[in-house]
Amino acid sequence: MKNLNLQTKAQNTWCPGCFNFVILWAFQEAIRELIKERKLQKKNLVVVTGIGCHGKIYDYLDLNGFYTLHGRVIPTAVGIKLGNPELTVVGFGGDGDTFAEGIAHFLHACNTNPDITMLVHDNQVFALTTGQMTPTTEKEYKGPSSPEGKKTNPINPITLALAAGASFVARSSATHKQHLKRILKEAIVHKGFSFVDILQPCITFHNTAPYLSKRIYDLKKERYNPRNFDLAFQKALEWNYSLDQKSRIPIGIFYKKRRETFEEGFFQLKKPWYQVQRKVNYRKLFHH
Ligand SMILES: Cc1ncc(C[n+]2csc(CCOP(=O)(O)OP(=O)(O)O)c2C)c(N)n1
Repeated sequence: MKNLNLQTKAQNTWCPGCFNFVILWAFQEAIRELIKERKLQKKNLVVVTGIGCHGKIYDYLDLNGFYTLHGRVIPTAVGIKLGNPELTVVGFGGDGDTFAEGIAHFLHACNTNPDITMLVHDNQVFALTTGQMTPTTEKEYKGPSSPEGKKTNPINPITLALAAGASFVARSSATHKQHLKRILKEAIVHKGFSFVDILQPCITFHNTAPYLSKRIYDLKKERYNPRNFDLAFQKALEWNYSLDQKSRIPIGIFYKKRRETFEEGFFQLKKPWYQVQRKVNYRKLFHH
């Protein structure tokens, strides 16, 4: 199974040394292991990607997939899941994609809990368009759209997801590949909306690798309990996405809870709606 081939022949156009290669590796390994453990079937797996450097992962994965519009990963993924709830649907978005243009979808998914996984390549910039600030970029950042420095504080996607009711909230980092693989596996098997914010230094426009590697620590090593919501919120506030010198950055699962999914809430029908044969009565429809 080790050699289950998930590669494609597409030419890879990420920058040499890009941390997206680590995300690609971790995802492929996670999928291979889940298939081996019989928790997943390749034919039932669908990936959805946004537009940006992250979106290219679609080209490098030999899986069913959908390259969607910028900011629209979540509604596309939810649509696929509703069309056939037997599928495992994994979305890949950028921080620009998910927290700028796609923020409304993100908050509603946290709230309504569709059984999909959302992986955000959070490099804290719009990378493909050459390094403009995004909602998670630190204050004072100078880039093409903020030559005088960004004026506002970054948003914290972890506290945001918790406040909006997400049932699985995690952070990992492309600088910690084994950790990332483990978290991806847990996110994919969780039933409900699973959100993983993956710190992904953009080595060309926003190289946070030296900053992150000195400050990251694994929640698991602290015997942290991800079932305590108050504690999760406290931990999430430990790092606010600024690049200040004093911070420690927790990675791992902040919060996890099993609750009814969006699809399970469709209770009106006796059998799954996608198996219901709808016969339209045209006579009744047009003659009354
Ligand atoms: C609707 C729409 N708005 C804006 C764009 C322009 N655009 C293409 S890629 C991109 C940046 C993507 O940044 P991010 O989502 O953070 O992904 P990254 O490139 O960093 O992986 C933008 C703004 C677009 N293609 N479509």
